[in-house]
Amino acid sequence: MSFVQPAPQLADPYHEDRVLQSWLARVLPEAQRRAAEPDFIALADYARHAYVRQTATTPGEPLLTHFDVWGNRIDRIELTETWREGPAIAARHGLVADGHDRSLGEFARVQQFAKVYLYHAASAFYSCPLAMSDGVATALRGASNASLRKRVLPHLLSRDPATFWISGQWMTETAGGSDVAMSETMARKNSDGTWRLTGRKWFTSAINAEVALALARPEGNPGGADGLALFCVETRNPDGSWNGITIDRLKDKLGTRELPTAEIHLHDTRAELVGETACGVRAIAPVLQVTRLWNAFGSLSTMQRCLALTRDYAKRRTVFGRALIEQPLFLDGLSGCEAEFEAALQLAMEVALRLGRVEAGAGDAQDVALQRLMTPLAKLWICKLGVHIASETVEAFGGIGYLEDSGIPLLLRDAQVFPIWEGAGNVQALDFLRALEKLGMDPLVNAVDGWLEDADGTIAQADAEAIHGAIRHADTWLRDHARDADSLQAGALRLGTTCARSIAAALLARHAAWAQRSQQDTAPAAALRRFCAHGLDRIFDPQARA
Ligand code: MFK
Repeated sequence: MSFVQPAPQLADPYHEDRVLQSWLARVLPEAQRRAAEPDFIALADYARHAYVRQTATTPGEPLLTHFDVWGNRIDRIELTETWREGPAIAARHGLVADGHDRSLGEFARVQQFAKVYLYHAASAFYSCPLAMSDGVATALRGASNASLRKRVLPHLLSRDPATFWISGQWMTETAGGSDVAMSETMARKNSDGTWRLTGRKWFTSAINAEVALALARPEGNPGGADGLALFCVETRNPDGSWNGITIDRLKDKLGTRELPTAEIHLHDTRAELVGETACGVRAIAPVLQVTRLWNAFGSLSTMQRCLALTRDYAKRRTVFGRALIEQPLFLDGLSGCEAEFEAALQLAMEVALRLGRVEAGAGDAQDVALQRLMTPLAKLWICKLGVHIASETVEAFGGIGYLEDSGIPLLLRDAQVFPIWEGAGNVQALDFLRALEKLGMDPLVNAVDGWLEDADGTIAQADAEAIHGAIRHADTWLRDHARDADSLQAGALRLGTTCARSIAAALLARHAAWAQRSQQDTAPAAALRRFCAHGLDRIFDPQARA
């Protein structure tokens, strides 16, 4: 019998995750952590169960049937097993509800996103409608249409699977995913005061959702973003038939294949105004802020899965006389990815913390500013990092990593959606500029200074200087280019990446100092040294080099 390589096993994603455990120990109050722990453990158990199932079966895909046997148009969607399990898991473990639960105080978002991080990699992208539902709940909380709020919010925030709803978010049309001002869907007000939408929505993920927020232009409104209004659509009529919706087809996507993403037409679809009859982009912005944070956590969850499998495999795989994990070159590459991941988790968790504080009314102006500025930074840098780490994972597994039934290619394909979903990296970079225009760089520079002060005397002086140097360079570059719109735009991604990396490094420095002092744990400090050695500053000026 020739040699057969033992397969990697997935370690317990909660107890064995040093980075998550360490972060929670520093931030989440002990009593709250004890209360949330049964959910953390249950989600980690589910992740292991789903992993075993995934490796033992061929993944399914949703099925769209347009007509029944008699010729009636039905547009029936059949979901995969993981998707059928989704509502019960989401509702029972509060994956949306926690974020809006005032009894959890300022740590509501941290608790919620720890759960999202544990669940996403096992969810077959059921996390996508949960992200949208969370965003929609956030937008509806501030909506002036009180009856809509009262009717829909309890479903989105339900902890009971029987009453739990998910929401879609319908912005993208054929004319543009980024430039939504070009939307062509029209809204008509009937004589009885009800609204009807007609048009084509081009990227409607989770078409099985019970509701969706949609942008449309009320008849008579001007073109451009301000002429759009935000509507809420209940996708089904009381008898279960579609509410003026036909599903043209399901998208044939690179990844996220269990997620039913559809092209649809709206034909006089009944809808309700969320607020004003204009300025719908502003009204939908809270959805984007929340879903972009979900993107960052989804990407982190995938990275965690990649790194856990790689580490386990490297212990089981022997080459050239010793385990892969003992080979210095392999270990160097893996440790580099782990350091990047650890810094990224610090950044995303800090955004969640600030968001929670602001929403709980416990935040100050600095929290508001940091949450706004850091959300696009987290999305743009962390989601690209996820693709890099998933690609490294494929390579670490060699030929097996290139084979579908190893489950590894799926990680890479799925990771690739995060930089695209809810606005590509360039859109985030421009959003960062938009936020800077209102808030300036001072909140970021001051925050970095504060975090480094907390770490003073514990981290290497060279690292502190590198972090200071990178954020100050970003500040100077911004001032130097503020009056030249084209060069500002051309450098926006480099600026955003530099800010994201220096902020993440400062946060990791603060955490490393705490871990050393309180837990005699030197692992975060080692990650910090590696992360800084990879370089923080990505700003350069191509013109100046020519
Ligand atoms: C798992 C999923 C799998 C499925 C595959 C996914 C594949 C991809 C499918 C997609 O199509 S995803 C793409 C979805 N599209 C987006 O995410 C939109 C990308 N575009 C943007 O984000 C634009 O920046 C945006 C449309 C939001 C705004 O562009 P505009 O039209 O130039 O608006 P403008 O004038 O800058 O902003 C309008 C208002 O919104 C302003 O408020 P005021 O009027 O009060 O000044 C802005 O401040 C506000 N705003 C914009 N972005 C904001 C924001 N406020 C808070 N946070 C933000 N991020």
